[in-house]
Amino acid sequence: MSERTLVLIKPDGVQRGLTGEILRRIEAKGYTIAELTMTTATEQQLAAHYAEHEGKPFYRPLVDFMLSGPLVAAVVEGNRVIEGFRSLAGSTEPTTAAPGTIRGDLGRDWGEQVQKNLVHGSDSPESAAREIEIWFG
Ligand code: DAT
Ligand code: MG
Repeated sequence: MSERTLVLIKPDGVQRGLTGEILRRIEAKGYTIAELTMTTATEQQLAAHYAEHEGKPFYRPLVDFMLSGPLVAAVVEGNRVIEGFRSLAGSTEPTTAAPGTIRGDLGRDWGEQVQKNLVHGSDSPESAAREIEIWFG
């Protein structure tokens, strides 16, 4: 049974020229890129995408960061890809994300109110279905 997840290469990843490197890691792992687009997020998309974080201190900085430039959205497919992409991405804070992961190898803390950590990956099948709808309709 194949599974689908929503991956975002956040504006920091695009701005730093890491789109190819991040997609390379996804493909090298053996997952399939089923959909791929570059877009600039809207407030409405981000309010839906990050609804679980509304009211947290980093919410507005997070939304402003996600609005700061183009991002790449992808639907990635494969058996256990939700768990597998989160493993490739590494933990939320780039400072402590394990070396070998996208965030651990390519990210750092820039001393800002939001952690700029290069990628988003859905955290459950329910989130994946909801988020794919937000970004791909
Ligand atoms: P993840 O992206 O690892 O699923 P999350 O869903 O908890 O993490 O948070 C969404 C994004 O918000 C995360 O990628 C970076 C930012 N963020 C989370 N916690 C933060 C914090 N304590 N301080 C600053 N930014 C944070
Ligand atoms: Mg999350």
